[in-house]
Amino acid sequence: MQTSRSTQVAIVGAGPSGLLLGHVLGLAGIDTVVIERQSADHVAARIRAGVLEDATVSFLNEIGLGTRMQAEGLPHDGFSLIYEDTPPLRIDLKGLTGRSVMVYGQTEVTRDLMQARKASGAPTVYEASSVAIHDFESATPSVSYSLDGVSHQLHADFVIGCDGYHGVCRAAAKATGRLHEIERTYPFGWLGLLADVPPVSHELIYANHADGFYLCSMRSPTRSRYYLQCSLEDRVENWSDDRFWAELARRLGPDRASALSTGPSLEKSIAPLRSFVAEPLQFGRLFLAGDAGHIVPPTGAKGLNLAVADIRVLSEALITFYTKGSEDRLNGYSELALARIWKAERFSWWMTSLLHKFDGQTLFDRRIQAAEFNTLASSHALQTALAEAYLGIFD
Ligand code: RFL
Ligand code: PHB
Repeated sequence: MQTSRSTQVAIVGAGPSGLLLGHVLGLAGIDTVVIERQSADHVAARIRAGVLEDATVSFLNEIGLGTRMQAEGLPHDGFSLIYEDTPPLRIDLKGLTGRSVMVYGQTEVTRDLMQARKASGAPTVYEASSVAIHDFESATPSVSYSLDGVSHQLHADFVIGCDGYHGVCRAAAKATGRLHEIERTYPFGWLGLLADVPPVSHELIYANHADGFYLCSMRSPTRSRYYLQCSLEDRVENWSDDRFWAELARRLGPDRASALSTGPSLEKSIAPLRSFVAEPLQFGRLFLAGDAGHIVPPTGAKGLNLAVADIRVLSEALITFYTKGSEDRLNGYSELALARIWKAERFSWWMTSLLHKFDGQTLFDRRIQAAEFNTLASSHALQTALAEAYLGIFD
């Protein structure tokens, strides 16, 4: 059996990019269908980003998604960097720029988006299999998928690839022969642990320890998120909770570790680090947004924020098309989004390079890292530049 229907904008992927685009277009009266290969429970349970730039916060507020974030999110006015045994360097975001970030988990943003979409009645197809996109370089693109053994064809004016790094949309764009994939991989990953214990510090700590990076983050005053640099060959099964806490305490050192509360993990996972950009982001009537178009290593806390920035530009361009009939802004999306993406890529690469231990690092490399840190510590101008990039002030 085969069914066929149409919508204005077909969105592949129900992560933050896809759901956010659906929400903004819905507010403008534009019909969307979101097609997702996982179940809603699976999407809602993924533990990822934790830090929102204030432009992201303002946008979520503007589009009516800020209520729970304002009540439960934690505004942070600064964070600390530590290099080996040197005293922590506090980056005073508020003092340097007048702005703050918000610690509010991607899980919560996704939950708010899912609820808003459900309340609006706009359709999301979960657990779709064999998702494929067709004819996107013509004026009549479509998406096909299977659900419960039934084949479906969805016709649309546009197809938006919000299906992440492993999705089908970028793969389809690649088949045109016009996609450039620009990539750097890093020879390590992050082992993350989530636990219902109070955070060791009320602000985030990013540290370069002689044995590897660590990050102390949080989701709430009673829920902590910690990361340790690990090798790419490492496996979560090698890391009992006890081993994780012992290694974190060792890297924190006795003074800081005395404030560390430990407890059973709610989640543990390893994420590889990668820098990646697809150019361009438009192929006729197919547009790539969020992780489908670019990946940053998480060190700069930029991935989700970049996804939101893409959607901001793309949604405005789609609304202009439907209200004024002009495709100019759609045709300008790729260039405009890529300008910001590359600035965030540079920052994320720089933070990653400063804060990690690299295999084969010579004493010279290590001393240069230390000098970079010390230069930052003594320069108000460099700290301001870092604060601006962390806040996503790129324009
Ligand atoms: P997602 O979240 O990957 O969602 C893509 C969705 O598409 C679905 N999909 C398909 N659907 C239909 N058909 C197919 N063939 C499909 N293939 C895939 C997937 O199931 C999924 O639901 O991409 P999106 O929406 O662009 O969102 C991007 C963000 O998730 C990502 O950039 C951030 O999580 C990155 N990130 C961070 N970003 C920040 O801004 N601040 C942070 O503090 C931060 N920390 C992090 C992070 C990412 C991490 N990991 C695990 C990669 C920390 C970590 C550890
Ligand atoms: C997190 O809380 O998961 C987090 C925070 C800051 C980062 C990356 C991840 O840079």
